[in-house]
Amino acid sequence: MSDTLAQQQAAIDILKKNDKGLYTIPASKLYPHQWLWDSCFIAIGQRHYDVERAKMEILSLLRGQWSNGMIPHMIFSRGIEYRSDHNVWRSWISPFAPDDVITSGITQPPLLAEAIVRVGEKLKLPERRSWYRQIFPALLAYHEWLYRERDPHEEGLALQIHPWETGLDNTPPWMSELHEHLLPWWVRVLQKTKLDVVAGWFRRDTTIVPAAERYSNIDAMALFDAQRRLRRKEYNIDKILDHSLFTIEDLAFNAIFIRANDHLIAIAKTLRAELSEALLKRMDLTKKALDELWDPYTEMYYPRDFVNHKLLKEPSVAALLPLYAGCIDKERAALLVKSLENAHMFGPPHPVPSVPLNSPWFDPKRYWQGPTWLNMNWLIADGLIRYGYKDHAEALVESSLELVEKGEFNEYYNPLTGEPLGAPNFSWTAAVALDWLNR
Ligand code: 2M8
Repeated sequence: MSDTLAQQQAAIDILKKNDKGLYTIPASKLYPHQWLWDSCFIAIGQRHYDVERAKMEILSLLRGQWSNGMIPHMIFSRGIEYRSDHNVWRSWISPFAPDDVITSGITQPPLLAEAIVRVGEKLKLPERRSWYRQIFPALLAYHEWLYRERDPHEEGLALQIHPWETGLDNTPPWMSELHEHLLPWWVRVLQKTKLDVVAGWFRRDTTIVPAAERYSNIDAMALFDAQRRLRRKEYNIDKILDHSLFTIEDLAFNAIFIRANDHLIAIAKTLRAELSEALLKRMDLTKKALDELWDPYTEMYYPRDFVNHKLLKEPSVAALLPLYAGCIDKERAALLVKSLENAHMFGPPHPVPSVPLNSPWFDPKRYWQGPTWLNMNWLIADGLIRYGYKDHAEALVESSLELVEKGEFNEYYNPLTGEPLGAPNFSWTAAVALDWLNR
């Protein structure tokens, strides 16, 4: 078997090992449930060996869709951790939650349309049409929900209410805000007295992955406390906004949203379905509003606070996703590419780090605060191609494939040494590698 074929088989084996029949878990033990954007990346990989299975991966996400249109970021599996995990969320307290599955109460980057289109690429036009027809109402309801609930002032950008919604859990701009404004008094006391170690005794994640590769105990408590506040408001957006809980217009989320809107328009066109003028207008506004996240002084994109519109100037890999969004001009794109070439920023030996090397937050092993994630590389490589940087994209794909060469499809990698980190046999790493190997 050639090296490429062997690598493809290794990636397929991981996806099959994590396959629970209807959906695929990100990794055994650490992530025993279904996650929204994980399943989207997974379907993008599965389409290369079983397009019907890829469709099912996407359709299985719709089991969790709330009656208001939200697609939740998690659907709980009935396993050993079922009770304790779903009790954290208690989705049944919302009148919108489905009756037959238990879900989380927040969403995740809206990659759904991307996955639908990528699966559609594998189908002949008549089948593609029926695939789109099957999924269109749910996808439309999801995007409409994003505009209705998450852009209440009709300013263009969608707001997020928890760092988990960005998918980049402990990313610096969000964590610095959380620490400054929303750390509960009891967490501050634990931090001061250094008693946060006690919290570590109750963590499941750090029994599976070394503590230095996960978020700190303080961050873990802050994230769970922020989640508890949302639960107390029954995930009701009006109550959440009234109490000015944590609200940020995230960069990664909105870049992905912009691209997803374009896909939704293309899907509607294939179906000869009309999208309302009002929706099209709002989609257009989102593209324009992305520009407000640009800081000319540091020449970088950032997320911003929903309430006071202050940019949260802690750089992260999200800064490169406007390439994937595809709505920025060539000059801006060139500046982003420059930061990718810079060895002190996004260009270490094993790119792309989740935080640039010259940031005080950079830690090569710690989760979303330094390591290289291949799902991010997939989005960035796609963006580079869109802007005509084919060689840069190819170099990024090659360096990403080098990381998995030895068959270690981990959750993330040390950007300085290439060391595999986090959960082993990680589904989206296998899925995007498989997609590249079929390029
Ligand atoms: C991580 O997030 C979950 C919470 O949603 C966690 O920390 O337990 C993130 O990397 C997220 O992007 C990902 O979807 C999820 C499952 O892989 O894990």
